[in-house]
Formats: sequence, C-alpha cells, structure tokens
Amino acid sequence: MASVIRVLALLVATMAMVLQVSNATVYKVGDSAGWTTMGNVNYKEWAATKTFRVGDVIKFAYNAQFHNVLRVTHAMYRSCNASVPLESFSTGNDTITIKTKGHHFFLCGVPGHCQAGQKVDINVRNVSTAPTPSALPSPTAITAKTPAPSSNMAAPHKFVKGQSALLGLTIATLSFFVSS
Ligand SMILES: [Cu+2]
Repeated sequence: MASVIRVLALLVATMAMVLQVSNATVYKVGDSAGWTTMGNVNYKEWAATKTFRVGDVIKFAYNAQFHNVLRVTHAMYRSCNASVPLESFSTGNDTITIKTKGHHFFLCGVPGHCQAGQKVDINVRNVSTAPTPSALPSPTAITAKTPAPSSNMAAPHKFVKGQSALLGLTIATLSFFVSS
C-alpha cells in the first residue's frame, strides 16, 4: 500500500514538474470543433477551462471560405462590431502567439457569425516564467523520468542507518521537492 502511495506521489510530482517546465502551449480554439458556427460551440466555456499564459499559441482552424479571425477591442467584441479590427487573419489555419497578459478579443467578421457566438475572449492572467529551450518534454521523457526519483529517494534511507536520521529526512524531503 505504501509503495502505491509513493508511486502516486511520484506521478503527481512528475506531472507538476511537466506542467511547470512546459510552456508555449498551443490552444486550438474550440478543440476538435475548431472555429465555427456549427454545433453551437461555447467559446466562453472553452476559454474558461484553459489557463492561458504569455507565450502560448492560440490556433484558429476553420474553412477560410466561410470564416475569418479578427482581433478587436473589448467594446467591438461585446457589440460584435467587425468594422475596424486591430488585426485580421484569414488563412484558415491562423496561429497567434500571445505576447501580453490581459484580454485578447477575437471574433469572426462574417455577418451574423459573431452574433451566433463565434467570438472568444482569451484572458491571460499570469505572465509566464522565462522560457527554457529544454521545454516541452515528450511522453517518452515523462515515462523515463518516473523511476528516477524513486532511486533518489531510496538513497537517503541507506544514509539514515549510518548517519543522522534528521539529515537523511532533510535530504529525502529536498530531493522530493527538487524532483517536483
Ligand atoms: Cu464565421
């Protein structure tokens, strides 16, 4: 049972590490549905489940014959005013890197689409930490990393036998937090 808890703790620690390390997440607006008026995609709900950070990429995937992407002000977003967009995109596969925190408002400029709900508010609450080149661990890296902390944690136990238990415990605690 204790080993199960330890494995679970290691999994949580590994996941926390992965989440901390990974930056520049690519968010596809609407997920599999994409950027559309079909199927009543709730983009407000979609955005609410995400934690956007500076450096993340917002991807709009859509049929360029029927839609576009306009970055607009808050007032234009609210009133579905597409007359003077701040930026416009129309390739059908637009990727926009979020460079500042705060709200980033987007809507489809095709008449009636914004009114039908094709609008999204990307709210970046926190500025991310400086990106590291070694980011974006692959799933294989995650699997490979999982057994490593257990050997790290086993080492201090041997140490405890001969040396101060407190020191051993400190090292065990530190190695746990370092690995997380
Ligand atoms: Cu549209």
